[in-house]
Amino acid sequence: MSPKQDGVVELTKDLKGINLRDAPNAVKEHQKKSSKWSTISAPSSTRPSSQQGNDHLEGSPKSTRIPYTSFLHTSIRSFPTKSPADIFYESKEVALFTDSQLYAATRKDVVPNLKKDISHLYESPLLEARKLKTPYLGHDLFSNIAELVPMTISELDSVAPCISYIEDWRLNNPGKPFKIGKKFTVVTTRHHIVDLTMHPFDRRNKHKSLIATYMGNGFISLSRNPKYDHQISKEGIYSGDPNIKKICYSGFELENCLTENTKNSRSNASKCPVFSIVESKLSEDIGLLMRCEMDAFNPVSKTNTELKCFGPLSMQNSNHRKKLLKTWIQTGLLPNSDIMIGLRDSYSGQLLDIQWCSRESLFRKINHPGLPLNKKEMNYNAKVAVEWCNHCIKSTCDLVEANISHYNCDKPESFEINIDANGTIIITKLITIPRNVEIFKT
Ligand SMILES: [Mn+2]
Repeated sequence: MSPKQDGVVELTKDLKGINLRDAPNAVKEHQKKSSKWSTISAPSSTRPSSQQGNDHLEGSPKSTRIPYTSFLHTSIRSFPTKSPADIFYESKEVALFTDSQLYAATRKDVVPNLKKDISHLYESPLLEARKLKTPYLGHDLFSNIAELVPMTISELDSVAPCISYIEDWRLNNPGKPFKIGKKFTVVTTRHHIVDLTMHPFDRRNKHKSLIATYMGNGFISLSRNPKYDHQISKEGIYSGDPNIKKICYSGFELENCLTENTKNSRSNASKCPVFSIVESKLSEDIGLLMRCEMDAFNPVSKTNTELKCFGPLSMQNSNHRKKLLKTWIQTGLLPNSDIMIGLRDSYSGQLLDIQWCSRESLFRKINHPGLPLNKKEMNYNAKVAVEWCNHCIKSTCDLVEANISHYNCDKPESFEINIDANGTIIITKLITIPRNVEIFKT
């Protein structure tokens, strides 16, 4: 069966479970438009969800949506023998950015480098690896929690490094237009792409919302929706729950423990984050300029290493598979990445083990035919994740295009992009630009 036919089979099954209300129309729509993404206007009576909070929207907003049924995907049961490649068809690191300064992509000395013994873990046979990591085992990953100064919500979401890169590019290429896709260049932080991609794999998180701002000349920037800031400020490292805080902190402590100090430390307590600026292409028409936070560089294998701190993992546990799928996506967005996992004892916070893995081996761990099928969360199928990621970005661009005043507008226009529990992507035009959106010259 071709992936497309198979996708249709999956869709029909999904319709039974999820898209009950939309099913008859959606199927008709699907048959009519076959493989094309279909954009249909909102029938105002059937969609109470998009009518919420209309007070800050224009009088009669032009609201369009892309139904989940236009997403044709591989069967969630089918695992390719080889890991799907990077998420986009072309991807390269173009610069590094830290402490308000731009550096060439080759300046890996500004990235925290893995300590010498740890950097050899990737190629070492079991016994050798055991020797290399022994000095680190037992390290208390909860130890310096009081000294942590986490990034603020706005630092976390800032595309200033991308803007700085564009300005620098223009200085070096006078008179030339900066463009990655022929039509659109999406400027974003990596975590927005990761969050969008994880949507069908995380049923607890029913609804996703982002701000897309059309800056003119094909530039679309993605930012967080400030409507939900009150939620973020209670989650993860910002949480008031000391246990959640400890668990999040252990990730930072693992970084401190496995990497050398770089010269550019903001203070003793908190390192200055280092970002890689990545140019990617989804198609000839759509390109991305993405800010990816980097954990570490391996000076021996010359790879970007993503550090993760987890409790002991079991692939029978669907939350663990989900976490690892998220890691697989995250590392698929930054070229040349591999992964180092520090396993912590959840109770004492001691480092129990350090495991290195490639994206390929991580893929084989989570997409193994012997694992229990999880239909509700699309079986954590990595190939489907790549397809959904592409679908979300393409749909966002299509919806923005359908709702802007005109392509060469000189005033930014903001939109709310929502993905509901059914996987429908909905755009709503805002009358004002949210304050957290960083405006830049196109
Ligand atoms: Mn990390």
